[in-house]
Amino acid sequence: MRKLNASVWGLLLLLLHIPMMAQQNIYVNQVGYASTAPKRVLVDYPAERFELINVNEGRVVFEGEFQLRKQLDECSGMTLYEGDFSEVQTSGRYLIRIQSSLNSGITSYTFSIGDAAYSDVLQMADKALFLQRCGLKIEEQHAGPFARQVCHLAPSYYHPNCQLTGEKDMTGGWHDAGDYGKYVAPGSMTIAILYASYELNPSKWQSDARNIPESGNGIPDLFDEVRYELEWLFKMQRHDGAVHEKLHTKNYVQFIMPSAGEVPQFIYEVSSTATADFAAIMAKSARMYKAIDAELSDRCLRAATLSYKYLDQHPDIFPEGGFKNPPDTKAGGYSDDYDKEERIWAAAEMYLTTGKKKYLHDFNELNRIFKSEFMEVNWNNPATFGFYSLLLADKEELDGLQADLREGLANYCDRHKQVAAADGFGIAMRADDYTWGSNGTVMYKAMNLVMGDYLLGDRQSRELAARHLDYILGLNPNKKCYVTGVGTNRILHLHHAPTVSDFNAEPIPGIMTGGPNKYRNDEALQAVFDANTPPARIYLDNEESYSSNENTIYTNAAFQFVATYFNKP
Ligand code: 9MR
Ligand code: ZN
Repeated sequence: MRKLNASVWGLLLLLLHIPMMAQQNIYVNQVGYASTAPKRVLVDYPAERFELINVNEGRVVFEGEFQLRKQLDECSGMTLYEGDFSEVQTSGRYLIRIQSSLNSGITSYTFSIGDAAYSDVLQMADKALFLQRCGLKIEEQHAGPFARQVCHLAPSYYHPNCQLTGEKDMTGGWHDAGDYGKYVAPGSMTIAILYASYELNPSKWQSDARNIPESGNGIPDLFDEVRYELEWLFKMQRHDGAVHEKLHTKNYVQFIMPSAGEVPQFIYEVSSTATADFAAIMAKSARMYKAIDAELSDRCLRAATLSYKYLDQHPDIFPEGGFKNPPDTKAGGYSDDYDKEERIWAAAEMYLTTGKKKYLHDFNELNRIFKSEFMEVNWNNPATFGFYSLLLADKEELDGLQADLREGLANYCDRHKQVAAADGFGIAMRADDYTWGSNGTVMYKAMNLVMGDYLLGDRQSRELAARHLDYILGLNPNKKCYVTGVGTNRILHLHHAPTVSDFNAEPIPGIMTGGPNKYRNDEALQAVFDANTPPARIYLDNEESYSSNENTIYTNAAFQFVATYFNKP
Protein backbone atom coordinates (compact mmCIF):
# COMPACT_ATOMS: atom_id res chain seq x y z
CA MET A 1 0.00 0.00 0.00
CA ARG A 2 1.15 3.43 -0.88
CA LYS A 3 2.26 5.40 2.15
CA LEU A 4 -0.04 8.22 3.08
CA ASN A 5 1.91 11.39 3.52
CA ALA A 6 1.85 13.34 6.75
CA SER A 7 -0.60 15.99 5.65
CA VAL A 8 -3.18 13.38 4.63
CA TRP A 9 -2.80 11.72 8.01
CA GLY A 10 -3.20 15.10 9.62
CA LEU A 11 -6.41 15.72 7.73
CA LEU A 12 -7.79 12.30 8.64
CA LEU A 13 -7.02 12.83 12.29
CA LEU A 14 -8.68 16.23 12.19
CA LEU A 15 -11.80 14.77 10.59
CA LEU A 16 -11.93 12.07 13.23
CA HIS A 17 -11.72 14.72 15.94
CA ILE A 18 -14.37 17.10 14.67
CA PRO A 19 -17.33 15.12 15.98
CA MET A 20 -15.63 14.81 19.37
CA MET A 21 -14.84 18.48 19.72
CA ALA A 22 -18.05 19.89 18.34
CA GLN A 23 -20.89 18.99 20.64
CA GLN A 24 -23.54 20.38 18.31
CA ASN A 25 -25.45 22.01 21.11
CA ILE A 26 -27.85 24.93 20.98
CA TYR A 27 -27.67 27.37 23.88
CA VAL A 28 -30.66 29.54 24.82
CA ASN A 29 -32.17 31.17 27.88
CA GLN A 30 -34.57 28.33 28.77
CA VAL A 31 -36.91 30.54 30.79
CA GLY A 32 -37.26 33.50 28.51
CA TYR A 33 -36.20 36.83 27.12
CA ALA A 34 -37.83 40.13 28.09
CA SER A 35 -39.61 41.67 25.10
CA THR A 36 -37.20 44.54 24.54
CA ALA A 37 -34.04 42.73 25.67
CA PRO A 38 -31.34 41.52 23.29
CA LYS A 39 -31.98 37.91 22.29
CA ARG A 40 -29.25 35.55 21.27
CA VAL A 41 -28.75 31.91 20.53
CA LEU A 42 -25.32 30.25 20.51
CA VAL A 43 -24.12 27.03 18.91
CA ASP A 44 -20.79 25.28 19.39
CA TYR A 45 -20.39 24.10 15.79
CA PRO A 46 -20.27 25.99 12.50
CA ALA A 47 -23.97 26.15 11.72
CA GLU A 48 -25.07 28.67 9.12
CA ARG A 49 -28.68 29.69 9.63
CA PHE A 50 -31.51 29.33 12.10
CA GLU A 51 -35.26 29.69 12.23
CA LEU A 52 -37.27 30.97 15.17
CA ILE A 53 -40.47 28.96 15.50
CA ASN A 54 -43.52 30.02 17.45
CA VAL A 55 -44.50 26.70 18.98
CA ASN A 56 -48.11 27.63 19.72
CA GLU A 57 -48.75 28.69 16.16
CA GLY A 58 -46.43 26.09 14.67
CA ARG A 59 -44.80 28.47 12.19
CA VAL A 60 -41.49 30.11 11.43
CA VAL A 61 -41.60 33.75 12.49
CA PHE A 62 -37.99 34.79 11.90
CA GLU A 63 -34.85 33.60 10.13
CA GLY A 64 -31.31 34.59 10.93
CA GLU A 65 -27.65 33.79 10.36
CA PHE A 66 -24.92 32.68 12.69
CA GLN A 67 -21.70 34.67 12.97
CA LEU A 68 -18.50 33.40 14.49
CA ARG A 69 -18.51 34.79 18.01
CA LYS A 70 -15.35 33.33 19.54
CA GLN A 71 -12.69 30.88 18.51
CA LEU A 72 -11.56 28.60 21.35
CA ASP A 73 -13.08 30.55 24.18
CA GLU A 74 -10.97 30.38 27.34
CA CYS A 75 -13.82 30.00 29.85
CA SER A 76 -15.79 27.32 27.99
CA GLY A 77 -13.15 25.78 25.74
CA MET A 78 -15.59 26.06 22.84
CA THR A 79 -15.70 27.77 19.48
CA LEU A 80 -18.99 29.59 19.41
CA TYR A 81 -21.32 30.99 16.76
CA GLU A 82 -23.99 33.51 17.61
CA GLY A 83 -27.41 34.26 16.15
CA ASP A 84 -29.49 37.31 17.00
CA PHE A 85 -33.29 37.50 17.08
CA SER A 86 -33.63 40.64 19.20
CA GLU A 87 -36.08 42.20 16.80
CA VAL A 88 -38.76 39.66 17.68
CA GLN A 89 -40.74 41.18 20.54
CA THR A 90 -44.09 39.42 20.25
CA SER A 91 -45.05 37.48 23.38
CA GLY A 92 -45.16 33.74 22.97
CA ARG A 93 -43.43 30.41 23.31
CA TYR A 94 -40.63 29.67 20.85
CA LEU A 95 -37.79 27.41 19.85
CA ILE A 96 -34.82 27.65 17.50
CA ARG A 97 -34.29 25.22 14.59
CA ILE A 98 -30.94 24.98 12.81
CA GLN A 99 -30.69 25.25 9.03
CA SER A 100 -27.20 24.21 8.09
CA SER A 101 -25.03 21.93 5.97
CA LEU A 102 -23.97 20.28 9.24
CA ASN A 103 -26.62 18.75 11.48
CA SER A 104 -29.57 20.66 10.11
CA GLY A 105 -32.98 20.42 11.74
CA ILE A 106 -31.92 20.07 15.37
CA THR A 107 -34.01 22.17 17.71
CA SER A 108 -33.37 24.05 20.95
CA TYR A 109 -35.23 23.89 24.24
CA THR A 110 -38.37 26.02 24.22
CA PHE A 111 -38.45 29.46 25.84
CA SER A 112 -40.73 32.47 26.14
CA ILE A 113 -40.52 36.01 24.93
CA GLY A 114 -42.59 38.46 26.95
CA ASP A 115 -42.69 41.31 29.42
CA ALA A 116 -43.48 39.08 32.35
CA ALA A 117 -40.97 36.37 31.44
CA TYR A 118 -39.66 36.19 35.03
CA SER A 119 -42.87 36.58 37.05
CA ASP A 120 -43.16 32.87 37.86
CA VAL A 121 -39.54 32.32 38.80
CA LEU A 122 -39.55 35.47 40.93
CA GLN A 123 -42.57 34.25 42.86
CA MET A 124 -40.74 31.00 43.44
CA ALA A 125 -37.64 32.83 44.64
CA ASP A 126 -39.67 34.85 47.15
CA LYS A 127 -41.10 31.64 48.55
CA ALA A 128 -37.68 30.00 48.57
CA LEU A 129 -36.41 32.73 50.90
CA PHE A 130 -39.42 32.21 53.17
CA LEU A 131 -38.56 28.50 53.23
CA GLN A 132 -35.09 29.32 54.58
CA ARG A 133 -36.71 30.57 57.80
CA CYS A 134 -35.39 28.96 60.95
CA GLY A 135 -37.40 28.44 64.13
CA LEU A 136 -40.80 28.45 62.48
CA LYS A 137 -43.17 25.60 61.68
CA ILE A 138 -43.70 25.86 57.95
CA GLU A 139 -47.39 25.23 57.31
CA GLU A 140 -48.77 23.45 54.29
CA GLN A 141 -50.99 26.40 53.43
CA HIS A 142 -47.85 28.48 52.83
CA ALA A 143 -45.54 25.82 51.48
CA GLY A 144 -47.52 22.96 49.96
CA PRO A 145 -45.27 19.89 49.76
CA PHE A 146 -42.41 21.80 51.41
CA ALA A 147 -44.18 22.16 54.76
CA ARG A 148 -41.95 21.07 57.66
CA GLN A 149 -41.64 20.94 61.42
CA VAL A 150 -40.18 23.73 63.50
CA CYS A 151 -36.37 23.69 63.81
CA HIS A 152 -33.54 24.91 66.03
CA LEU A 153 -35.48 26.10 69.04
CA ALA A 154 -32.86 24.96 71.54
CA PRO A 155 -30.59 27.67 72.92
CA SER A 156 -27.10 27.95 71.41
CA TYR A 157 -23.84 27.63 73.33
CA TYR A 158 -21.12 30.22 73.41
CA HIS A 159 -18.02 28.77 71.82
CA PRO A 160 -15.07 29.19 74.21
CA ASN A 161 -13.54 31.71 71.77
CA CYS A 162 -16.28 34.12 72.87
CA GLN A 163 -14.78 34.19 76.38
CA LEU A 164 -18.31 33.74 77.59
CA THR A 165 -19.95 30.62 78.94
CA GLY A 166 -23.47 29.33 78.94
CA GLU A 167 -26.20 29.52 76.36
CA LYS A 168 -28.35 32.08 74.63
CA ASP A 169 -31.59 32.17 72.66
CA MET A 170 -30.59 32.50 69.01
CA THR A 171 -33.79 31.40 67.33
CA GLY A 172 -35.10 32.92 64.14
CA GLY A 173 -33.48 34.29 60.99
CA TRP A 174 -32.82 32.49 57.72
CA HIS A 175 -30.72 29.38 57.23
CA ASP A 176 -27.80 30.66 55.19
CA ALA A 177 -27.56 28.07 52.48
CA GLY A 178 -27.86 24.32 51.97
CA ASP A 179 -26.82 23.88 55.61
CA TYR A 180 -28.33 25.37 58.76
CA GLY A 181 -25.73 27.93 59.81
CA LYS A 182 -26.63 31.59 60.27
CA TYR A 183 -24.05 34.29 59.59
CA VAL A 184 -24.07 38.05 60.08
CA ALA A 185 -22.20 39.04 56.90
CA PRO A 186 -24.25 36.90 54.50
CA GLY A 187 -27.51 37.86 56.25
CA SER A 188 -26.77 41.60 56.14
CA MET A 189 -25.76 41.34 52.52
CA THR A 190 -28.97 39.54 51.58
CA ILE A 191 -31.03 42.32 53.11
CA ALA A 192 -28.88 44.98 51.43
CA ILE A 193 -29.52 43.45 48.00
CA LEU A 194 -33.26 43.20 48.63
CA TYR A 195 -33.36 46.84 49.79
CA ALA A 196 -31.48 47.98 46.69
CA SER A 197 -33.94 46.07 44.53
CA TYR A 198 -36.79 47.76 46.35
CA GLU A 199 -35.22 51.18 45.85
CA LEU A 200 -34.94 50.63 42.09
CA ASN A 201 -38.38 49.02 41.69
CA PRO A 202 -40.64 49.99 44.61
CA SER A 203 -43.84 49.21 42.71
CA LYS A 204 -42.70 45.65 42.05
CA TRP A 205 -42.27 44.91 45.76
CA GLN A 206 -45.61 46.18 47.11
CA SER A 207 -47.41 42.84 47.33
CA ASP A 208 -48.88 41.97 50.71
CA ALA A 209 -50.39 38.79 49.29
CA ARG A 210 -47.50 36.41 48.73
CA ASN A 211 -49.02 33.79 50.96
CA ILE A 212 -46.63 34.00 53.90
CA PRO A 213 -47.94 34.05 57.49
CA GLU A 214 -47.75 37.88 57.62
CA SER A 215 -49.60 38.41 54.32
CA GLY A 216 -52.54 40.76 54.67
CA ASN A 217 -51.09 42.72 57.60
CA GLY A 218 -50.89 45.93 55.59
CA ILE A 219 -47.09 45.77 55.17
CA PRO A 220 -45.45 44.62 51.93
CA ASP A 221 -44.38 41.00 52.42
CA LEU A 222 -40.78 41.92 51.57
CA PHE A 223 -40.56 43.94 54.77
CA ASP A 224 -42.12 41.17 56.82
CA GLU A 225 -39.59 38.73 55.41
CA VAL A 226 -36.64 41.04 56.11
CA ARG A 227 -37.88 41.75 59.60
CA TYR A 228 -37.67 38.04 60.35
CA GLU A 229 -33.91 38.24 59.76
CA LEU A 230 -33.50 41.58 61.57
CA GLU A 231 -35.02 40.10 64.72
CA TRP A 232 -32.37 37.40 64.64
CA LEU A 233 -29.58 39.88 63.89
CA PHE A 234 -30.45 41.87 67.04
CA LYS A 235 -29.69 38.74 69.05
CA MET A 236 -26.18 38.57 67.59
CA GLN A 237 -25.23 41.93 69.15
CA ARG A 238 -23.38 41.89 72.45
CA HIS A 239 -24.37 44.43 75.14
CA ASP A 240 -21.37 46.63 74.35
CA GLY A 241 -22.23 46.79 70.63
CA ALA A 242 -19.78 44.23 69.26
CA VAL A 243 -21.43 41.59 67.07
CA HIS A 244 -20.82 37.85 66.93
CA GLU A 245 -19.55 36.44 63.67
CA LYS A 246 -21.92 33.51 63.23
CA LEU A 247 -23.82 30.59 64.61
CA HIS A 248 -23.59 26.96 63.53
CA THR A 249 -22.65 23.38 64.39
CA LYS A 250 -18.96 22.54 64.73
CA ASN A 251 -19.05 20.09 61.84
CA TYR A 252 -21.24 19.98 58.78
CA VAL A 253 -24.36 17.99 59.51
CA GLN A 254 -25.51 15.28 57.15
CA PHE A 255 -28.50 15.70 54.90
CA ILE A 256 -31.15 15.84 57.62
CA MET A 257 -34.32 17.88 57.86
CA PRO A 258 -33.77 21.04 59.93
CA SER A 259 -35.96 19.69 62.72
CA ALA A 260 -34.00 16.41 62.97
CA GLY A 261 -30.87 15.55 64.86
CA GLU A 262 -30.67 18.27 67.51
CA VAL A 263 -26.97 18.89 66.84
CA PRO A 264 -25.81 21.70 69.17
CA GLN A 265 -25.12 25.06 67.55
CA PHE A 266 -22.38 27.40 68.73
CA ILE A 267 -22.09 31.18 68.82
CA TYR A 268 -18.64 32.29 67.66
CA GLU A 269 -16.62 35.27 68.84
CA VAL A 270 -17.25 38.87 67.84
CA SER A 271 -15.53 40.36 64.79
CA SER A 272 -15.11 43.83 63.35
CA THR A 273 -16.43 42.67 59.97
CA ALA A 274 -19.67 41.39 61.51
CA THR A 275 -19.96 44.46 63.73
CA ALA A 276 -19.60 46.84 60.78
CA ASP A 277 -21.98 44.84 58.55
CA PHE A 278 -24.48 44.91 61.40
CA ALA A 279 -24.09 48.68 61.92
CA ALA A 280 -24.54 49.26 58.19
CA ILE A 281 -27.65 47.14 57.72
CA MET A 282 -29.27 48.37 60.93
CA ALA A 283 -28.62 52.00 59.95
CA LYS A 284 -30.17 51.40 56.56
CA SER A 285 -33.09 49.50 58.10
CA ALA A 286 -33.83 52.53 60.29
CA ARG A 287 -34.48 54.49 57.08
CA MET A 288 -36.35 51.72 55.28
CA TYR A 289 -38.78 51.04 58.17
CA LYS A 290 -39.29 54.65 59.24
CA ALA A 291 -42.68 54.95 57.56
CA ILE A 292 -43.62 51.29 58.12
CA ASP A 293 -42.80 50.74 61.78
CA ALA A 294 -41.36 53.69 63.71
CA GLU A 295 -40.57 51.60 66.76
CA LEU A 296 -38.56 49.05 64.80
CA SER A 297 -36.82 51.90 63.00
CA ASP A 298 -35.72 53.41 66.34
CA ARG A 299 -34.47 50.06 67.60
CA CYS A 300 -32.42 49.63 64.43
CA LEU A 301 -30.85 53.05 64.78
CA ARG A 302 -30.01 52.52 68.46
CA ALA A 303 -28.41 49.17 67.67
CA ALA A 304 -26.46 50.63 64.74
CA THR A 305 -25.19 53.57 66.79
CA LEU A 306 -23.98 51.30 69.57
CA SER A 307 -22.10 49.05 67.14
CA TYR A 308 -20.59 52.00 65.32
CA LYS A 309 -19.35 53.43 68.61
CA TYR A 310 -17.69 50.13 69.40
CA LEU A 311 -15.97 50.17 66.02
CA ASP A 312 -14.76 53.72 66.67
CA GLN A 313 -13.22 52.59 69.92
CA HIS A 314 -11.62 49.56 68.23
CA PRO A 315 -10.16 50.88 65.00
CA ASP A 316 -8.08 47.76 64.28
CA ILE A 317 -9.49 44.58 62.85
CA PHE A 318 -10.73 42.15 65.51
CA PRO A 319 -10.14 39.37 66.27
CA GLU A 320 -6.52 40.00 65.35
CA GLY A 321 -5.93 39.00 61.73
CA GLY A 322 -9.68 38.62 61.14
CA PHE A 323 -12.09 35.87 62.11
CA LYS A 324 -10.96 32.31 61.51
CA ASN A 325 -12.57 29.04 62.54
CA PRO A 326 -11.09 27.69 65.79
CA PRO A 327 -9.35 24.30 65.42
CA ASP A 328 -12.36 22.34 66.71
CA THR A 329 -14.64 23.72 64.00
CA LYS A 330 -14.84 22.49 60.43
CA ALA A 331 -18.12 23.98 59.24
CA GLY A 332 -19.11 27.40 58.14
CA GLY A 333 -16.04 28.97 56.51
CA TYR A 334 -16.46 32.61 55.61
CA SER A 335 -13.19 33.86 57.10
CA ASP A 336 -12.33 37.45 56.24
CA ASP A 337 -9.10 39.25 57.08
CA TYR A 338 -9.90 42.78 55.89
CA ASP A 339 -12.55 45.03 57.46
CA LYS A 340 -12.25 48.35 55.63
CA GLU A 341 -14.98 47.49 53.09
CA GLU A 342 -17.38 46.74 55.94
CA ARG A 343 -16.38 49.91 57.82
CA ILE A 344 -16.87 52.18 54.80
CA TRP A 345 -20.31 50.68 54.21
CA ALA A 346 -21.26 51.35 57.85
CA ALA A 347 -20.02 54.96 57.61
CA ALA A 348 -22.09 55.57 54.46
CA GLU A 349 -25.31 54.21 55.94
CA MET A 350 -24.83 55.97 59.30
CA TYR A 351 -24.34 59.25 57.49
CA LEU A 352 -27.40 58.80 55.28
CA THR A 353 -29.59 57.90 58.26
CA THR A 354 -28.42 60.56 60.72
CA GLY A 355 -27.07 63.31 58.44
CA LYS A 356 -24.15 63.70 60.86
CA LYS A 357 -20.96 65.04 59.30
CA LYS A 358 -18.79 62.77 61.43
CA TYR A 359 -19.87 59.74 59.46
CA LEU A 360 -19.36 61.43 56.11
CA HIS A 361 -15.89 62.35 57.30
CA ASP A 362 -15.25 58.69 58.20
CA PHE A 363 -16.49 57.63 54.80
CA ASN A 364 -14.23 60.08 52.99
CA GLU A 365 -11.22 58.95 55.02
CA LEU A 366 -11.83 55.31 54.10
CA ASN A 367 -12.61 56.23 50.52
CA ARG A 368 -8.96 57.27 50.19
CA ILE A 369 -8.40 53.53 49.91
CA PHE A 370 -11.26 52.76 47.54
CA LYS A 371 -11.30 56.00 45.50
CA SER A 372 -14.96 55.57 44.51
CA GLU A 373 -14.03 52.61 42.32
CA PHE A 374 -16.82 50.09 41.93
CA MET A 375 -16.21 46.48 42.88
CA GLU A 376 -18.53 43.51 42.85
CA VAL A 377 -20.18 43.06 46.22
CA ASN A 378 -19.68 39.82 48.07
CA TRP A 379 -20.03 38.54 51.64
CA ASN A 380 -16.46 39.64 52.32
CA ASN A 381 -16.77 42.93 50.44
CA PRO A 382 -19.92 45.00 50.92
CA ALA A 383 -18.32 48.41 50.15
CA THR A 384 -20.31 48.91 46.96
CA PHE A 385 -23.58 48.79 48.92
CA GLY A 386 -22.47 52.06 50.50
CA PHE A 387 -21.84 53.50 47.05
CA TYR A 388 -25.30 52.42 45.87
CA SER A 389 -26.94 54.09 48.88
CA LEU A 390 -24.99 57.32 48.42
CA LEU A 391 -25.79 57.48 44.72
CA LEU A 392 -29.49 56.89 45.33
CA ALA A 393 -29.67 59.62 47.99
CA ASP A 394 -31.07 63.06 47.30
CA LYS A 395 -28.70 65.31 49.26
CA GLU A 396 -27.13 68.43 47.87
CA GLU A 397 -24.00 68.24 49.95
CA LEU A 398 -23.22 64.95 48.20
CA ASP A 399 -22.97 66.47 44.73
CA GLY A 400 -19.18 66.23 44.50
CA LEU A 401 -18.97 62.73 45.92
CA GLN A 402 -21.81 61.54 43.70
CA ALA A 403 -19.99 62.84 40.64
CA ASP A 404 -16.93 60.79 41.65
CA LEU A 405 -19.04 57.71 42.29
CA ARG A 406 -20.79 58.08 38.96
CA GLU A 407 -17.43 58.19 37.28
CA GLY A 408 -16.38 55.07 39.20
CA LEU A 409 -19.52 53.29 38.04
CA ALA A 410 -19.06 54.38 34.43
CA ASN A 411 -15.48 53.08 34.48
CA TYR A 412 -16.64 49.78 35.93
CA CYS A 413 -19.25 49.39 33.21
CA ASP A 414 -16.83 50.26 30.40
CA ARG A 415 -14.20 47.83 31.64
CA HIS A 416 -16.76 45.06 31.84
CA LYS A 417 -18.11 45.71 28.36
CA GLN A 418 -14.61 44.96 27.13
CA VAL A 419 -14.36 41.76 29.14
CA ALA A 420 -17.74 40.64 27.80
CA ALA A 421 -16.79 41.40 24.20
CA ALA A 422 -13.91 38.92 24.50
CA ASP A 423 -15.96 36.20 26.20
CA GLY A 424 -17.53 33.35 24.23
CA PHE A 425 -20.85 33.56 26.04
CA GLY A 426 -20.75 37.35 26.03
CA ILE A 427 -20.69 37.99 29.77
CA ALA A 428 -18.18 39.94 31.83
CA MET A 429 -16.57 36.87 33.43
CA ARG A 430 -12.88 36.11 33.21
CA ALA A 431 -11.50 32.60 33.69
CA ASP A 432 -10.41 33.56 37.23
CA ASP A 433 -13.94 34.55 38.19
CA TYR A 434 -15.16 30.94 38.10
CA THR A 435 -14.59 30.18 41.76
CA TRP A 436 -16.93 28.98 44.52
CA GLY A 437 -20.25 30.76 44.03
CA SER A 438 -19.49 31.93 40.48
CA ASN A 439 -23.18 32.26 39.62
CA GLY A 440 -23.34 34.83 42.41
CA THR A 441 -20.41 36.66 40.83
CA VAL A 442 -22.26 36.70 37.51
CA MET A 443 -25.22 38.31 39.25
CA TYR A 444 -23.11 40.80 41.28
CA LYS A 445 -21.57 42.00 38.03
CA ALA A 446 -25.03 42.30 36.54
CA MET A 447 -26.13 44.34 39.59
CA ASN A 448 -23.43 46.93 38.90
CA LEU A 449 -24.37 46.98 35.22
CA VAL A 450 -28.03 47.46 36.14
CA MET A 451 -26.92 50.42 38.25
CA GLY A 452 -25.11 51.72 35.16
CA ASP A 453 -28.44 51.69 33.35
CA TYR A 454 -30.51 53.03 36.22
CA LEU A 455 -28.17 55.80 37.36
CA LEU A 456 -26.32 56.69 34.16
CA GLY A 457 -28.89 55.72 31.52
CA ASP A 458 -26.30 53.49 29.88
CA ARG A 459 -28.25 51.22 27.48
CA GLN A 460 -25.23 49.06 26.69
CA SER A 461 -24.85 48.24 30.38
CA ARG A 462 -28.51 47.34 30.50
CA GLU A 463 -28.17 44.96 27.57
CA LEU A 464 -25.06 43.42 29.02
CA ALA A 465 -26.79 42.88 32.38
CA ALA A 466 -29.62 41.06 30.57
CA ARG A 467 -27.07 38.72 28.97
CA HIS A 468 -25.91 37.75 32.46
CA LEU A 469 -29.45 36.70 33.26
CA ASP A 470 -29.55 34.66 30.03
CA TYR A 471 -26.39 32.90 31.18
CA ILE A 472 -27.96 31.93 34.52
CA LEU A 473 -31.14 30.69 32.87
CA GLY A 474 -29.46 28.35 30.40
CA LEU A 475 -27.28 30.24 27.94
CA ASN A 476 -24.10 28.81 29.44
CA PRO A 477 -21.57 26.12 28.51
CA ASN A 478 -23.37 23.48 30.58
CA LYS A 479 -26.69 24.22 28.86
CA LYS A 480 -28.10 24.12 32.39
CA CYS A 481 -30.81 26.34 33.75
CA TYR A 482 -29.11 27.20 37.07
CA VAL A 483 -32.37 28.01 38.93
CA THR A 484 -34.44 25.17 40.35
CA GLY A 485 -38.02 24.61 39.24
CA VAL A 486 -37.65 26.28 35.83
CA GLY A 487 -36.05 25.49 32.47
CA THR A 488 -36.05 22.19 30.60
CA ASN A 489 -32.54 21.05 31.50
CA ARG A 490 -33.12 21.85 35.13
CA ILE A 491 -31.40 21.25 38.46
CA LEU A 492 -32.58 18.15 40.29
CA HIS A 493 -29.85 17.43 42.85
CA LEU A 494 -29.14 20.69 44.65
CA HIS A 495 -26.85 20.46 47.68
CA HIS A 496 -29.54 21.73 50.04
CA ALA A 497 -30.25 19.65 53.12
CA PRO A 498 -34.04 20.08 53.31
CA THR A 499 -34.35 19.38 49.60
CA VAL A 500 -32.25 16.22 49.74
CA SER A 501 -33.90 14.84 52.85
CA ASP A 502 -37.55 15.56 52.12
CA PHE A 503 -39.62 13.22 49.93
CA ASN A 504 -40.24 15.55 47.01
CA ALA A 505 -38.92 14.60 43.60
CA GLU A 506 -37.59 18.06 42.79
CA PRO A 507 -35.85 20.64 44.94
CA ILE A 508 -37.64 23.68 46.31
CA PRO A 509 -38.18 25.86 43.21
CA GLY A 510 -36.74 29.32 42.66
CA ILE A 511 -33.24 28.63 43.99
CA MET A 512 -30.11 29.56 42.04
CA THR A 513 -27.25 27.13 42.48
CA GLY A 514 -23.61 28.03 43.20
CA GLY A 515 -22.16 27.48 39.72
CA PRO A 516 -18.93 26.34 38.07
CA ASN A 517 -15.84 26.33 40.28
CA LYS A 518 -12.41 26.01 38.71
CA TYR A 519 -10.82 25.12 42.06
CA ARG A 520 -12.91 21.92 42.30
CA ASN A 521 -13.26 22.26 46.08
CA ASP A 522 -15.09 18.96 46.56
CA GLU A 523 -14.49 15.32 45.77
CA ALA A 524 -17.42 15.03 43.42
CA LEU A 525 -15.94 17.66 41.10
CA GLN A 526 -12.47 16.16 41.42
CA ALA A 527 -13.76 12.73 40.42
CA VAL A 528 -15.26 14.02 37.19
CA PHE A 529 -13.13 16.94 36.00
CA ASP A 530 -9.39 17.31 35.69
CA ALA A 531 -7.51 20.53 36.31
CA ASN A 532 -7.38 21.32 32.59
CA THR A 533 -11.13 21.46 32.18
CA PRO A 534 -12.23 24.93 31.05
CA PRO A 535 -13.43 26.73 34.21
CA ALA A 536 -17.02 27.41 33.17
CA ARG A 537 -17.54 23.67 32.56
CA ILE A 538 -16.61 22.55 36.08
CA TYR A 539 -20.09 22.12 37.47
CA LEU A 540 -22.12 19.08 38.57
CA ASP A 541 -25.80 18.73 39.36
CA ASN A 542 -24.90 16.39 42.18
CA GLU A 543 -25.86 16.57 45.86
CA GLU A 544 -22.27 15.90 46.89
CA SER A 545 -20.86 18.84 44.98
CA TYR A 546 -21.19 21.50 47.67
CA SER A 547 -18.65 23.72 45.97
CA SER A 548 -20.58 23.97 42.69
CA ASN A 549 -24.16 23.00 43.49
CA GLU A 550 -25.16 24.70 46.74
CA ASN A 551 -27.38 27.74 47.08
CA THR A 552 -27.06 30.72 49.43
CA ILE A 553 -29.57 33.39 50.47
CA TYR A 554 -27.36 36.23 49.21
CA THR A 555 -26.67 34.79 45.76
CA ASN A 556 -30.41 34.16 45.45
CA ALA A 557 -31.11 37.76 46.42
CA ALA A 558 -28.75 38.87 43.66
CA PHE A 559 -30.70 36.75 41.17
CA GLN A 560 -33.93 38.32 42.46
CA PHE A 561 -32.41 41.78 42.03
CA VAL A 562 -31.49 41.22 38.38
CA ALA A 563 -34.62 39.30 37.33
CA THR A 564 -36.88 41.84 39.07
CA TYR A 565 -35.24 44.66 37.15
CA PHE A 566 -35.97 43.01 33.80
CA ASN A 567 -39.49 41.89 34.63
CA LYS A 568 -42.65 43.89 34.19
CA PRO A 569 -45.30 42.67 36.60
O1 9MR B 1 -19.45 30.74 49.75
C1 9MR B 1 -18.35 30.45 50.60
C2 9MR B 1 -17.10 30.32 49.79
O2 9MR B 1 -16.82 31.53 49.11
C3 9MR B 1 -15.97 29.91 50.69
O3 9MR B 1 -14.81 29.71 49.91
C4 9MR B 1 -16.35 28.64 51.44
C5 9MR B 1 -15.28 28.16 52.40
O4 9MR B 1 -15.14 29.07 53.45
O5 9MR B 1 -17.53 28.84 52.16
C6 9MR B 1 -18.61 29.17 51.36
O6 9MR B 1 -19.69 29.35 52.15
C7 9MR B 1 -20.41 28.25 52.61
C8 9MR B 1 -20.31 28.21 54.11
O7 9MR B 1 -19.01 27.86 54.48
C9 9MR B 1 -21.33 27.30 54.73
N1 9MR B 1 -22.65 27.52 54.27
C10 9MR B 1 -22.71 27.44 52.82
C11 9MR B 1 -21.83 28.44 52.18
C12 9MR B 1 -21.99 28.48 50.67
O8 9MR B 1 -21.48 27.36 50.05
ZN1 ZN C 1 -33.40 26.09 61.71
